[in-house]
Amino acid sequence: MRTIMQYIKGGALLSFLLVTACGNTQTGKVQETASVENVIVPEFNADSAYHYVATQVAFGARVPNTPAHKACGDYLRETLERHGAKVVVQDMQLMAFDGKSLQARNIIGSYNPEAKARILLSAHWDSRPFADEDTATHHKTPIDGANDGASGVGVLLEIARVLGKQSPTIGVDIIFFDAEDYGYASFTGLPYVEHSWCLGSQYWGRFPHVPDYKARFGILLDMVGAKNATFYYEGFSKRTAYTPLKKIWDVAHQLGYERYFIHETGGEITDDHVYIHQYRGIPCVDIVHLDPRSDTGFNPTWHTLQDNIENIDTETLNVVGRTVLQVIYNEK
Ligand code: AHN
Ligand code: ZN
Repeated sequence: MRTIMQYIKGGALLSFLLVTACGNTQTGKVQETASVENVIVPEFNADSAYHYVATQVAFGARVPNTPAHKACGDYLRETLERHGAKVVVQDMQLMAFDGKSLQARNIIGSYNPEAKARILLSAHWDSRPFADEDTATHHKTPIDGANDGASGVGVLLEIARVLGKQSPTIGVDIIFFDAEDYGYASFTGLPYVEHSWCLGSQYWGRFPHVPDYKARFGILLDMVGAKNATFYYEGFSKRTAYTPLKKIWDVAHQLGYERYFIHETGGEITDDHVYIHQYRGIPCVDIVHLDPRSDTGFNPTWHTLQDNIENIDTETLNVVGRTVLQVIYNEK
């Protein structure tokens, strides 16, 4: 019983009684009779999440206008559909800071599409065309983006699998944003361009997949796969989405993940959550690996060729996935 169920501390006995009383654990379905503190949350399979990360990386770098990017985008759409989401794909032509025209796609999977109360979950699925935090010879080499990109998408594909098996009370939209990581690179010597990051989320913010799209709050996953990752309060999230941020960190602590979710403020960064808030007024929390003691503010593999599958740790995917699921299934 315990191996297939996850629960908030203190709800163990009631959860056990409820599952026993419903008598349908074979199907994995559980009736939604529990109170907020005792909601039974379906199992997050971290090996499955890891598999979704490895599959994306195996396509090659997901840089817009490349065959690997096209193939991976098709895979993401098919996988969301296979897990029962209603899928919308936004085709976009975007202008990068270097003048290139990028053929890009936001891929959106919805659960309970009719529900008014909604939660937005997101991650970016493209990978950076430049290893510009690596040594100069590698600046023009695209990165695998196993952590920066694929980890968040991998956790969300596993969440999609779970949502497809057991519907939550509220509506959930999973958005895979494209062209997040084609931002300004100083080695090019080109003039600085404002708003060059997060092009896919800027497009979606202006042209949401549903007119006047609203959500109660959003969660953005970015770089959630490194061993011993540290998730500090990201500055913009703390200013604009404090209530859901606090809730997420509290849930993580209840689950015993206080070594990952640290109750301290880290840096403020420009990421997709900024545009989700700016354009749609949706408070959005960026769960992002920050390292206040490093010179970049991020973990050491960031925008280097070391951001590969070797540096992905299943346990980090696990703690993030379980925390997000616990939050979702507790929303009424
Ligand atoms: C900055 O580099 C300041 N923001 C980009 C956020 C990012 C890039 N996340 C992943 N890659
Ligand atoms: Zn990046």
